[in-house]
Amino acid sequence: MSDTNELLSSARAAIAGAGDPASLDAVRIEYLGKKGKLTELMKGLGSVPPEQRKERGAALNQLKNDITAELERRTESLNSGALDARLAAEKVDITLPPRPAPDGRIHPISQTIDEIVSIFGDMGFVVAEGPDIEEDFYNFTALNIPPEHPARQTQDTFYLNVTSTSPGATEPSPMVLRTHTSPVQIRTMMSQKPPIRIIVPGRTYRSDHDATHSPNFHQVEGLVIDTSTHMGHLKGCLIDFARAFFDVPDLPLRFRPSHFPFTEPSAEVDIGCSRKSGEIKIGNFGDWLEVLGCGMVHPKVIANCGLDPAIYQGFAFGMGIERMAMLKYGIPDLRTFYEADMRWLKHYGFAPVDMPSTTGGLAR
Ligand code: 2NM
Repeated sequence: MSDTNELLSSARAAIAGAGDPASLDAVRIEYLGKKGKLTELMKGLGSVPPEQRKERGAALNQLKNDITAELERRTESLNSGALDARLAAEKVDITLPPRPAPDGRIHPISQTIDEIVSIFGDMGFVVAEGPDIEEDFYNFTALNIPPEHPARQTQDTFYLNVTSTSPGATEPSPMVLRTHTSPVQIRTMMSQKPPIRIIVPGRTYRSDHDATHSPNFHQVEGLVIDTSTHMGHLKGCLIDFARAFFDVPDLPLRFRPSHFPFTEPSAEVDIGCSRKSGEIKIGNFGDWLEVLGCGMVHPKVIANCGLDPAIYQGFAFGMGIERMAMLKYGIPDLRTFYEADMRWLKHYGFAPVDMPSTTGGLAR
């Protein structure tokens, strides 16, 4: 057997014997590396007599091609062997039972906030937030709520043993747990240039506790400020919202004149409903149910925020989350929201996948 044939058969045996990519690479180096067996034969080419050199060179080149081809074939088969092994090991057993669903639920208050934010998000509103512990100025004064107003009385407002000196005040005054989310609207008007379109969900506090009032509750308020916003925008916006939220396309709405210190004119909004044997159904059934308050932001409030009411105007609205959730999901008792009862949450709560899209509203 010629030395080239001998080398080819020993290389074949070594390649076939390599069981993984690393040992195959060692074989490659043993034969084709700088000090490899084939390389050594190549180096001997210079001492071959000139009349045999061409033939010898061709034979060595052929040998190199053959060994390289064998190495490639083996690399491929090792790789596909590895894939076959993975496919066999990682096979999915489709006969296994599904994993149990997670026990947790989204609380109806969170779900309702997310739904409301999502609807207003689609109308171009963005979420704004602020502190629960507020200064007198942002919670009352800037909102045109005068010092003698009943809302300021300790029987309605939680006052803290902490004081702060509000903008425009000379004396410090006690801080409060915010009684509505409106102070966030004030802070936004004072820090951002219109156009403003915000939706403000959050915790609110009033010194009130009975079957239909909790000392902590949740509100969503909204605010639009621009140069030509009018009552028509307010009505269109809230009609679209209520029909989307309650999922009743022909839901009738009624705007009744009302009064708030921070809006002029002000209105309360009723939606169509029926009440039969204590059960409330939302829809075009002839009866009415109050769900939110709204109005054109009072020029004094706009001026209190450093904006020129001759240029800027807009509307605001507010609603209670618990009430909206009770009406939409048929929850009969306000107090059950805060009992952290897993049986209640299993019944009224939402699976995480029910979370509505908030793609429109959470930017910024
Ligand atoms: C409501 C009803 C009517 C309101 C007004 C403002 C502000 F800051 F722009 F003046 N924020 N929220 C408002 C108006 C809230 O809740 C029932």
